[in-house]
Amino acid sequence: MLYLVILTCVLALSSANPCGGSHGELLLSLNKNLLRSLENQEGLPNPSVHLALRLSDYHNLAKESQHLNKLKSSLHNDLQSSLSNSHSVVGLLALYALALKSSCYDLNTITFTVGEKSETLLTHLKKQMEQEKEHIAFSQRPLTNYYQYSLGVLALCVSGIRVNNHVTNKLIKAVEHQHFKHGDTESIDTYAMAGMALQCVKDSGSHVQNAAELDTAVSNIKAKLLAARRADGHIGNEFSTGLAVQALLAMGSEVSMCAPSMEAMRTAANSNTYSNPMAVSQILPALHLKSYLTLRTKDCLNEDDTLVLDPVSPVVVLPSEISVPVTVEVVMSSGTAALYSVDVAKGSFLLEALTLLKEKNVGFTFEVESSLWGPFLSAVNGEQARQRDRRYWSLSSDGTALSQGVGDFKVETPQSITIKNTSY
Ligand code: B12
Repeated sequence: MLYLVILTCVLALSSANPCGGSHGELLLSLNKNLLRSLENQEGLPNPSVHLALRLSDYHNLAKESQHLNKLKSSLHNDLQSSLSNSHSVVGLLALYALALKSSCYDLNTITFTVGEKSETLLTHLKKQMEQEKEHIAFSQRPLTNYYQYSLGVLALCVSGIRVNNHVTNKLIKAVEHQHFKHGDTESIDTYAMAGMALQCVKDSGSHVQNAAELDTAVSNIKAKLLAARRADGHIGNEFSTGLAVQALLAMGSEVSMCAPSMEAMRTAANSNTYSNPMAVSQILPALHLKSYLTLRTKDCLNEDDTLVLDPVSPVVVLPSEISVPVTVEVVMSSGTAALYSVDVAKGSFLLEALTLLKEKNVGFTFEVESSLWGPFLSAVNGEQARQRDRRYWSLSSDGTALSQGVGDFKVETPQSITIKNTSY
């Protein structure tokens, strides 16, 4: 009897709020962190952060509008120069379009001029997608990657542009042949982005030629995401779960199906896993039960305007007095390896450890490039790992790939880090 009463209560609670009760405080604090990140933004304004702020239920409309202006100036200029130099920037163009759409900004008024010809953002995006498609036809992979290719399809589709059947077909084929890789493992982030893109095309009803193949691809992605759910609820890893939940919601999954993954994200958020604004920008829409697909119908009417930032007193973090040994093995493209070691204060970022090592003048050097996720390791000991050669410096610790980059990975225990020039 008691068992029945408890069961009824649990069921009643879970059906009232299938994703696990009221977590307003956590949502609000993540939302504020993201808003605050606008103030500390180095480099280009981040369209993914804008998107997440706009998909939230709480807003600071003045700060959001300021950020929109920054996107329209700094990010726009950066894209203009990339397009003038014929660089492939399909992912960033798509994120820019999605960010503008999230603010209900008229996309037809945004233009870029290349070789004296002025064309709209969406026309440029369409053209870049054509180039990506040609590259896939020629060499079985996009110029950039399938994550950005999916972002391109998604941005065109939510903006009401009919996506060329051949472009969609290439994505369908890539799902079929399981071409979505991130290093040695499957890229759950890419499956999620492709899922949202293909669901959008499916809903638009424009892909009539191969409708059955499209349906199969969407179902396969859904199955892939559910199969990638770990015992702790994360899908893929902590950083792909947000996009995976967004995709599952977009593909019509019951909200209750996402409950373990929602709980996993909340647990991770409570233990400060999501310190990088880019990470927060991908989980926050999911925690609000939204996906990038909801942009299709966003009208920006009657929005809340209550999000305010409390003043923060600067916190001085003293370096720990405990020092931790770090060994760094560098494996060059030729296979030759070199070993270095350095002691760092416990809790240092890997970037700080590498900087100390460089300053020791023992032959170790490195360079980073900035990206939306922070510093991307681009050169080590004078050797570049160029994306155009399909190479990168992979990071692992005791044989396991790191799930964070040099700017976020904290050294808490003795580490043997391997930095290897790897092809992908
Ligand atoms: C494609 C991809 C890659 C490709 C990028 C090259 C290419 N042209 O395909 C490769 C395989 C090189 C790669 C490498 C790594 N990646 Co990666 N990558 C992605 C993915 C799937 C898409 C990125 C993208 O194109 N975004 C769209 C464009 C518009 O944004 P962008 O910022 O301009 O994109 C560039 C940067 O993101 C950069 N990049 C890619 N990965 C990473 C990781 C870090 C830490 C940084 C700073 C930059 C960076 O390359 C992109 C293309 O130029 C994301 C998934 C996601 N959820 O975002 C993961 C993702 C960003 N990567 C991740 C990780 C962990 C890595 C590695 C650290 C893995 C490792 N152990 O070696 C390395 C980076 C090491 C280094 N040298 O600093 C994590 C980051 C999580 C975090 N908290 O930081 C993500 C979120 C995947 C995940 N769920 O774990 N990655």
